[in-house]
Amino acid sequence: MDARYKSREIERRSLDVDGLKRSFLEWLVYSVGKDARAATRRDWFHTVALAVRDRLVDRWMDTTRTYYQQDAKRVYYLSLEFLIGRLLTNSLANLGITDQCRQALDRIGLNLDDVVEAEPDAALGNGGLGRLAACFLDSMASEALPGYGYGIRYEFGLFEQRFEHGWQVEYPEQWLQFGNPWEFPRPEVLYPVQFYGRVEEFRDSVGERAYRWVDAERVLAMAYDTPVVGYGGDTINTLRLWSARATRDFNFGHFNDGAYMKAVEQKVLTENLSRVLYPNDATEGGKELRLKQEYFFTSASLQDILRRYLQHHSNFDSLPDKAAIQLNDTHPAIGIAELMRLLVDQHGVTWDKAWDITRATFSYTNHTLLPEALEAWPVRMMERVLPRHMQIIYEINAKFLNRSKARAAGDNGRLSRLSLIDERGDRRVRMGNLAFLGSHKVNGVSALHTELMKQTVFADFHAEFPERINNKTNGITPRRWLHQANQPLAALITSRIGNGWIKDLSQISALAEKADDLVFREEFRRAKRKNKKRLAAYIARQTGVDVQVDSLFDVQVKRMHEYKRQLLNILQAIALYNEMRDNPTVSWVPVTKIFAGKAAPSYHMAKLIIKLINDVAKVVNHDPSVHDNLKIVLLPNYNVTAAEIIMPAADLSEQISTAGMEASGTGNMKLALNGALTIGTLDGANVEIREHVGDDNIFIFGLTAEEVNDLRASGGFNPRDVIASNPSLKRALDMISTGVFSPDDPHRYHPILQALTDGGDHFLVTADFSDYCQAQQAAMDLYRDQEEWTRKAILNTANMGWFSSDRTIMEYATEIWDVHPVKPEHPAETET
Ligand code: B1H
Repeated sequence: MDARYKSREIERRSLDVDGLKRSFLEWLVYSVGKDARAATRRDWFHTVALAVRDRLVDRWMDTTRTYYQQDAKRVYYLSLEFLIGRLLTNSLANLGITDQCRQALDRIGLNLDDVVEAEPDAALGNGGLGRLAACFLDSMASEALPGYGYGIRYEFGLFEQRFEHGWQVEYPEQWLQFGNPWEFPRPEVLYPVQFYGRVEEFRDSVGERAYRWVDAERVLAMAYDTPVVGYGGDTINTLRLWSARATRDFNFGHFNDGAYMKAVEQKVLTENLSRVLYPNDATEGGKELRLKQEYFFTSASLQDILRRYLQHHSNFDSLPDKAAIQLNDTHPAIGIAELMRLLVDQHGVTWDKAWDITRATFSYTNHTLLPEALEAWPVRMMERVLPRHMQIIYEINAKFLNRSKARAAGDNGRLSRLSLIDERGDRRVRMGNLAFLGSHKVNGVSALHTELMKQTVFADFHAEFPERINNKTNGITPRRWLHQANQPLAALITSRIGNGWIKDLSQISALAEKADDLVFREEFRRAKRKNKKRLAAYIARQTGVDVQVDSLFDVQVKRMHEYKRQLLNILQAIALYNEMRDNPTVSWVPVTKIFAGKAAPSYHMAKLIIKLINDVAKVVNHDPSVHDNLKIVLLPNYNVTAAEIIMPAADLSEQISTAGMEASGTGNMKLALNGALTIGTLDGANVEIREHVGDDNIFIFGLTAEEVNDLRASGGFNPRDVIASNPSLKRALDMISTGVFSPDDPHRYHPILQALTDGGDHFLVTADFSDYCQAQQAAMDLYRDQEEWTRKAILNTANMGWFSSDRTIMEYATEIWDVHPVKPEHPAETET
C-alpha cells in the first residue's frame, strides 16, 4: 500500500492529541470545505463529529461482523421514539478520548464546550418512553449485548416550544437542516411497504386456501444507520432508522400520462410518512398517518430481521433462538400480524407453526394504564389501510376465543373483554390485547405499575396466562446522566471510589459511608453549587430572571399533563407566596421553583396550566414584598440537553403524580442520582426509590394508589368541601379566579377552577394539597440545616445504583430475551 495512504489510515484511527488535531484540520478542509478562518462553530462541530466518527467505524464493523460470524442471538428494540439528544460528548466519553479531543481543539484555539453547543438535539421522542429507548441503546452496547434499535428517521423531531405572552407556541424542529454527521445513509437497504388494496383468495400449489394482498400502494423504506457506542468503545451497535421514499414506478406511471407535476406531488405526499413525530405523549389521536407510520417502520424492520436471519438459516424453526423482538408499547404491535403475514403468505409457513414462532419471538412492554393512551384502531380504518392484517387479526382472535377458558366457563363478559375487537360503539382493534396475546412475555415498568396491570387493564389476560406478566423497573444510563452531565460530582465520586461506578453503578453504594464525612459533604455541596450556578446562568439567559444560587432549587421537569399535577405545585407556590407576604419578618428559606415541559399542541388544559405558571411567575418575581425569597421560572423548550443542565443542579425533585397514574417515571431517577431529595407520592418507581434511599431521605405525601381508587369508587369525594376547609387553598384559588394573575383577562382560568370543583377534581389536586404543603414545609425546614440536607443528598446518590439501565437491560436479557453478551473481535487493532 502507498505509504501516504497507510499513514492516513492510521491517522484516522489515532486517538492521541496530534493525530486528532491533524484529522480535524483535514476534515475541515476536505469534507466540510472551509478553511480555519472562515469556519463557524457549526463547521467545527461537523468537523469534530466526522473525525470522531472515523475512530469508531472499525470497531463498529468488527462488532457487526462478530455477531454475524457467531450467528449470535440478537435483540431488536422496536420503538416509534428514540429521544437521543446530542451525541458528541457521549461518543467522546464512551470512546475515552474527551481529554485528547479538548487538547487537540485547544491547540487550534478552540474550546470543546463551544463546539459541543453547536450540535442540535436529536429529539425523536416525546418524553420518558423515548428517552428510555435511548438509555437502553446505551446500556445494550455497554453490556456487549447484540442489540439493535429500529425506528423512524423523522425529518422533524418534537416541536420547539416557545412562550409568547406566556402561551406555548410550537415551531418546527429542524435537526437535519445542516446535515447529520452521525448517520450513514444506506440507499441499498430498501424494503417495500404496502398500504390499502385488497386481499385475493387463491389455492396454493398443494390446493390449500391461501391469500395475497393486491392492488396496494407501495412505499419504500430506506435505512439510515447510526452507530451506538458502548462505554469503553468495544461494542458499537446499530440504530437503524427508516425514511420513506416513493417508488420509481409509481412516479413513472404518472409521468407517462404526462402528469409530471402530479407525480412529483404524489412523491412528496408519500414521503410525508416519515416527516414528523406525533407530539401527543400518552394520548392517542386515531390518525391514519400515525397508523401508517407504525406499520411502515414495523414492516421494514421485520423484513430486515428476516433477511438477516435467512443468511444463516433455511427455515424459520429457530427464529426465536436467533431473534428477540421487544415492542416498545403497542406502537409496533401491528408487527404481530405482520410477522404472521410474512411467514404464512410470503414464506409458506403453516398458521400454527407461524403463531408459535411469533409468540416465542415477541415480547411487549406496557408503559401506561391511562385509558386515553391505549391504542385502539377503528376496524374500518384498519380494513382499508391494512386489509390483510385485519383478516389475520380476526383469525388470531377467533382461534384464541375458541380455546379460552372464559368460553369454557360460559363467561361472555370476560370473553368480550379478552377479544382483540372492542365491539362497543364503532368497532376497534385493541392493540394492547394483540400485543399481549402475540408475546411470550409482557412487562410493566415499575413494581407498582406491573401490579396494577394485573389488577386492571390486563386482569382477564393475567387470569388466562398467569406466567406472562413480569416487572422490569426502568433505569437510566449513568454515563449520560451522571458521568457526562454532572462532571463536578462525577469527579468527586471518582476521587473517592475510583471510576468503576461508570460501568457498574452498584459500586456507588460505597459513598454511603462518606455521608458522615464533613469534608466529603463540603465537597459534595461545592459540586452542587457549581451546577446550580450553571443552571442559574442558563435561567437568566433563557428567561431573564435572576435567581439566588443558594436558594432551594425545587424542580419539576417533565411533560405537562394533568396527572403529573404541575397544578398542585403552582398552587403550593401561590400559598407560599401568600405566607411570605403575610409574614415579612420571618426569615424564609429562599426557594426557586423551576418548571420545564412541553404540552401536546392540542391539549388545551395543559397549555392553560403553562400560561398559569407564567402568569404567576410574573407577579411573584416582580413583587418586592417577598424580598427575592421566592422565584418561579418556567424554562422554555425542555429537551435532553436542557435536562443535562437541570438534573445536576436540583435540590428537590417533584414527583407528585396522582398515585396509580405514573407508570414509572425516569426523571425521578436522574434527579435522585444527582443528589436531589424527592418530594413525591407513592407512585411508579417512587415506591422503589423510597425502598432504596430509605424513608428518612425522601418526602412522601398524599393518597396511595389504593386510596385513590377507593376514593374515586366511593363517589363521596367532594372537592368543594376540601377547599372550604383549607383557607390557604381557598385563598390561592380565589386569587386565580379573581384575576390577580390575569388582570387582562380575569376569567382566563375558569376551566381550571371548573375542573377542580364541578369537574370533581379527577386528579385529586385538592385532596392532596394539604399533605403536600406539609411535605414542602418539611423540605424547607430541613434545607436550613445544610449538613443534614447534604447527608441525605449523599445517601440518595449512594443508594441509586440499582436504577442503572444496565441493571434493567440485563434483566430483560436474561429473563425475557435469552440474549447474552458477545465480545467483538478487533483484528485491525492487532495488525497495526
Ligand atoms: C409513557 C407513553 C406514551 N407511557 C403514547 N406512555 C405516546 C404513550 O405518542 N404516543 O402516542 C407517547 C408516549 N409514555 C411513559 O413511559 C410513562 O408515562 C412514564 O411513567 C414511564 O417512565 C415512561 C418509560 O417507561
